[in-house]
Order: sequence, then C-alpha cells, then structure tokens
Amino acid sequence: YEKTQSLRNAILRKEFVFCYQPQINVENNKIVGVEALIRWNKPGEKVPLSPSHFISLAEETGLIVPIGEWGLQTVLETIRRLKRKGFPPIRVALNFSARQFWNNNFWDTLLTTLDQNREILGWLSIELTESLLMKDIRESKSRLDQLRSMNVRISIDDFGIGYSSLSYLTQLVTDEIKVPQEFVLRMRENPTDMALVKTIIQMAENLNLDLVGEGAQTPEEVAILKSLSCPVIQGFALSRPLPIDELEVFLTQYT
Ligand code: G
Ligand code: G
Ligand code: MN
Ligand code: NA
Repeated sequence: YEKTQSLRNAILRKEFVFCYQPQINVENNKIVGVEALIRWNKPGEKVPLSPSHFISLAEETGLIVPIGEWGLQTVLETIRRLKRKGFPPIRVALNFSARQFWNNNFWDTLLTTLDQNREILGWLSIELTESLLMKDIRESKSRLDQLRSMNVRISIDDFGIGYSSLSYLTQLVTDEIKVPQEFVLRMRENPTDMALVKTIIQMAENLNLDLVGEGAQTPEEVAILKSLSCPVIQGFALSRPLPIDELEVFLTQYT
C-alpha cells in the first residue's frame, strides 16, 4: 500500500522523467530515432529508479494510465522542443503497456491529444508488444489503423518473444519490428539466438518492415548486426539512454 501511495504521489509531484536512447544507422552514422524510457526521481534515492522497479506495480494498480498520459504529453513536448530548435525530424518512440493500450479512457485521451498535435505526429512512434496485440486481433487492427491514419508509426517491441501466431501478426499493419535484446545479447555464444536474429531480420525484409536491432553492448555486436543487414541499432555500444539536454548535444553530432 505504501508503495502504491508513493507512486500516486510521484505522479502528482511530477517525479518522472524520460531518458532518450538513440537509434543510429551505423552505415551513415545518422540518428534515425530515440526511444523514450521512463525514470523515477524518487526522493531519498541516490539514482533514478528504472521501470523494472515500478512499472508492474503501476500496471496492477492502474496508475500506468495517468503515467502514460504524462508520458504522452512529455514526448509531445520533447518533439515540439526539438523541432523548435531546428533539429531535422527523427522518430520519438513511446512504450505502451497492455493495461494502457486496452484502457478506453486512455485511448480516448490519446486520440484527442493526437488530434490536437497533428503537425508533429510524423515524429511519433508507438512501441507495442505482440502479446498485447494478440489479446484482441480485430480491435488491435482497428486501433493500429487509426494511429497509422494519423501518421503515427507503429513498432513491435521484442518481436519473437511473445507467443503469437505469425499469420495473425501479419494481419496487423505495422511499420517496424525490433530485434529483442535477449537474442542480440546471446547471439555470439548461442547458435539458436543467432538463428533467431537472422530469421527476424529476414522476416522484416520480406514483409517490408523497418528494423531496429536492440541491446548491442559491444562493437562486435554492432558489426554483426550491420553485416546481417540490420544497420539501425539501439544499444549501450552506441549510447545509453540520455537526459534531454544530453540528447540535444548528441543530436548535434549525429545529424
Ligand atoms: O529503461 P529500461 O531498460 O529499464 O526499461 C525497461 C522496460 O520498461 C522496457 O521494457 C520498456 O518498454 C519499459 N518502459 C520504459 N518506459 C516506459 C514507459 O514510458 N511506459 C511503459 N508502459 N513502459 C516503459
Ligand atoms: O522497451 P524495451 O524493453 O525494449 O526497453 C529497452 C531497455 O533496454 C531499456 O531499458 C534500455 O535501457 C535497455 N537497453 C538498451 N540498450 C541496452 C544494452 O545494450 N544492454 C542492456 N543490457 N540493456 C540495454
Ligand atoms: Mn521498448
Ligand atoms: Na525491446
């Protein structure tokens, strides 16, 4: 209960921030996008808390809905700020969890907010997991179509981790899939993981989807993904998630 209360207070006191992890095309060294990753500046803690400490509680208690509304507003503010400062357009990706995506109030707020921000929606990307979408394929299709008709990009996070049927998944029109970092982290030691990485890359090619390779921690992993035709990479080898002011410095160097 106490933890729920402090999470509730964190929303009121605006203790959340985003860090932005760059996604770089290593063929031309240009940044193509960033993923917004939430952190909690909890009073009394020396370092910001990562989502693993609070997202599941936020899901269980439904607090993920107001947190998600904060996230949406914050990402849109960031986009407006980058645009105002003259940076060329990149994609800013926001994660939605199941409870958010399937909450009708959240959905209504989302559509209203997007409608009020039409001119910047080309910058926005939404990351969803396949298991979330498989809960209701027809409704997912309709919701994804609504987002895409507003020029919002759809990215499937951790593609291949959920146990979804490929034939269902391909009925949903998306723009991008992300190669899970679990596979990338293990691909050098484990031939099965290497095979999975290759298969996902091949599938993206066949389905004409954009790709982001996640979790490359070393130059070797970057080189492998590049050699497998996955040049857009997000991982510690290229950059950690950055606070907004550090992101701006990074953007100046990589655009
Ligand atoms: O930054 P880190 O690796 O600790 O993130 C862990 C997980 O938290 C990721 O899977 C990510 O999808 C999730 N996450 C990060 N930011 C958000 C957010 O704003 N909303 C939701 N729903 N999940 C997030
Ligand atoms: O939404 P998703 O679960 O994909 O969130 C990505 C998470 O992975 C973020 O919390 C980010 O901090 C983390 N991450 C990004 N790059 C790396 C990496 O190279 N190594 C590890 N271990 N984690 C990473
Ligand atoms: Mn993600
Ligand atoms: Na991911």
